[in-house]
Amino acid sequence: MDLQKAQKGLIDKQGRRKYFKELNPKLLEKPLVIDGESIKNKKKILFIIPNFHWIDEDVNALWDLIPWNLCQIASVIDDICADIKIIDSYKDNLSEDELAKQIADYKPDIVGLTVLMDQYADVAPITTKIIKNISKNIITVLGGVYAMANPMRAMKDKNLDYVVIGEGEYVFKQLIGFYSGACDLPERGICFRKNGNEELENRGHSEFIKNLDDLPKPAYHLIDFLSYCNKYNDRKNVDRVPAYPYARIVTSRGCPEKCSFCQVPSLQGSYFRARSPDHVCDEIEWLKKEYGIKAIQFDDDNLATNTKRAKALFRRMIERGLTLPWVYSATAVFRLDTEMIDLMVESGCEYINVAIESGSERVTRDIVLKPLDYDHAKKW
Ligand code: B12
Ligand code: SF4
Repeated sequence: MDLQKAQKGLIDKQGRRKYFKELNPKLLEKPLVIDGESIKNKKKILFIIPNFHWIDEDVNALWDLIPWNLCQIASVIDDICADIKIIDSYKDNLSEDELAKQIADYKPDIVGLTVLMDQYADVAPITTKIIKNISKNIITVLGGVYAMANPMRAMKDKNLDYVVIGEGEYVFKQLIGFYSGACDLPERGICFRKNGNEELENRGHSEFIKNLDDLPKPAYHLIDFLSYCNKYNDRKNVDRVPAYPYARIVTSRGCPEKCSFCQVPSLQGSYFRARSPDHVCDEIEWLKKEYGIKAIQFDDDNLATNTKRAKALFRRMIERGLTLPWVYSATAVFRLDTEMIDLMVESGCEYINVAIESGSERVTRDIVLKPLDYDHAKKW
């Protein structure tokens, strides 16, 4: 392979992956506040996880995905809505007719759908068709990784009114605010049909939430939380949590690296944004008290990327007596050192897998663009 040619296609003169420029990420400094008084007409919001069994994919690969992202958005919009409901048609294995009945019974004004990844893209139009068959007046909104990575493709679905591109918490809130007569449409983070005609208006990726401590606890009271947490999946994989019930926790978003295969920097940004150690510990404490959780799966993009912050988090878990057994996948081995590993173990770490990507150092370094030193990796 002509390495120079391959690299030229991947990175620009500044050494960044080419499409970073198009993403043009900005940080959202202050969370959006909508004055309750300005809401003229409170809306009923329904979130739906489509049933992935409706499409012909290898559904054996599916996991039980707790809709924590929807619960997080729900807790942010709670004060401006008339009511919020979440239907998980994948977990409950609902047929299309069963879902239709539940939507018709609830009578939502706005429905938000989530699709975790491209692999399951085709369930989105199936679901919007079910919704619009019930009423053309229901506003349909699609979010999640598939939507933010492919907004124009997603909008080819004529039954879809909006795609939310990026983090949904404040963009969706503003969208609801707009339909409630309280504010304008969001300036960023949405794609929609202009004046109802064919032409699309893509307002680009939303700003990235700068201070994740602004976010309230996820609204787990909207789901049967424990039913997601008492089992993992049906595979006999080694990375499963060591005790039940367990909780998935995301302590940070984004990753500053530029591995060529990975979508994280273009989804959650190349800015690493982290919750403070106490904000995370408060959530662990709450989950223990409220739901009796006995283990944690961290779901961060790159938990260890900022070593100082990762160590501070593990230290705080130890200081506050919150040393539950925890697991984490895809650990950046290039961030490990003795102190980090000691703190991980002391705070409860029972399993990590490390991301080496290739047996060839040249491929990992020059094609994958992962900053991995094999001698260091072997040592740890
Ligand atoms: C955690 C995680 C998992 C967990 C899932 C846990 C769960 N409960 O969802 C597990 C380990 C199971 C998993 C598995 C896989 N994953 Co994964 N995973 C992730 C990861 C690291 C974080 C997801 C997350 O929680 N993000 C944090 C929240 C805040 O973000 P979010 O979910 O996107 O939600 C926000 C927005 O999207 C938006 N939003 C979401 N839904 C909605 C809905 C509405 C209405 C609105 C308005 C907004 C909105 O607002 C939310 C809040 O800000 C992502 C990387 C990433 N950063 O996205 C990869 C990622 C999604 N995974 C990926 C892949 C490929 C996989 C696997 C296929 C890997 C494999 N080969 O097995 C499997 C398949 C899973 C399956 N369904 O079968 C790819 C997807 C690429 C793509 N374009 O499709 C990603 C992007 C990683 C990557 N390196 O590129 N994964
Ligand atoms: S270090 Fe991990 S999360 Fe970051 S870009 Fe590389 S593969 Fe993606």
